[in-house]
Amino acid sequence: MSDKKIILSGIQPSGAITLGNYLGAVSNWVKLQNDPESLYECYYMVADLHALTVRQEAKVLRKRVLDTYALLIACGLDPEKTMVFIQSQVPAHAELAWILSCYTQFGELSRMTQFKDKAQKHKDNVNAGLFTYPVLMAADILLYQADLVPVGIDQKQHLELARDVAIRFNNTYSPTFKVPEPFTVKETSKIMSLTDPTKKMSKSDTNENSTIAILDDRDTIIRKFKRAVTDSFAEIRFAPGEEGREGVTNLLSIYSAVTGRAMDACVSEFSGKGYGDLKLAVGEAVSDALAHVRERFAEVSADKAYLERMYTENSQRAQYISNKTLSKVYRKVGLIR
Ligand code: AQP
Repeated sequence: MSDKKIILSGIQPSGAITLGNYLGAVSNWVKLQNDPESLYECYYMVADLHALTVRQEAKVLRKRVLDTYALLIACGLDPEKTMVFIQSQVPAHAELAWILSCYTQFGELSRMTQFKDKAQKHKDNVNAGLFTYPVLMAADILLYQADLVPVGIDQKQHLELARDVAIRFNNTYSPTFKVPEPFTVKETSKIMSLTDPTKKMSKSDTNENSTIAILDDRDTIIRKFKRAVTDSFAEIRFAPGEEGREGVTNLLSIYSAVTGRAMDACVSEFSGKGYGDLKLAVGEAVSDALAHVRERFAEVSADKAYLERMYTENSQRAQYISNKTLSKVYRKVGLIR
């Protein structure tokens, strides 16, 4: 058995994958995969069951699941090396989620700030799945005995809950689940919305000018950056946390991330220049950085047989691993399998 630490992460097919998802998550997943001295074994999933907590149109969701899977490959994940699977194709997620929901308290779930935020945002559909979302997330993680889970600030509370549930279950029965730890790859800043840089860039944002989709074409990317909200200071300065300067700070963060250059060098490059120059340069750099993903996506998504083979083989592997944990759980709680 490998002594590498297991990392589990996922992405919801709840919209077109954004530059935020790419810089904050997927590009780091690819780096981990390609590091020959990596100390980790990584499992990634398209979290389609989670996406159901918000109303989805069946036809659109089906396409997004496949597009997200193809896009992960286009971004550089190799499903022959790294386990990349579709959550709903592994029934153990839903099965374990039910069992864990019986070991999670109503009061614990009521404290989840994401539930409060999403319930506020989708007032007409505050469904039970939105409330028990963290239990499904705990099942996702605990099924694979994950050591580490990459989490942003917004997911910290959910990971804490997964840990509490694991500890409670282990104490009630006997050690069954590995208790997962948060994992920070590196301080990739949060990418903010282009129209309201105080909010994070989100794929479900209804204003398409707020987000850069990874598959946007060059003209669209440049146009969206040209319209990005900045400020009236007329000074190109990197000022994280400084009120009013979020727009320019966000553009500089993106520029530094996609060019791989240090922030000081990026800021000097624009000394004496205007916001128009910055916006154009960021748009061009982002388009260049994503060009290979767009090309590869066209190839991968056209090869339906390859895609089907990859997600089928990977879901079989995920089923095998997750069933080992699920069988243990069934036995411990007294269910007959
Ligand atoms: N703006 C962002 N900057 C940096 N990282 C981001 N991530 C998301 N947005 C940004 C990271 O992408 C991964 C996958 O996210 P997810 O699909 O699980 O859901 P999310 O965090 O809720 O992403 P979105 O785009 O905001 O989706 P919706 O609109 O559906 O809620 C995660 O690792 C996340 O940190």
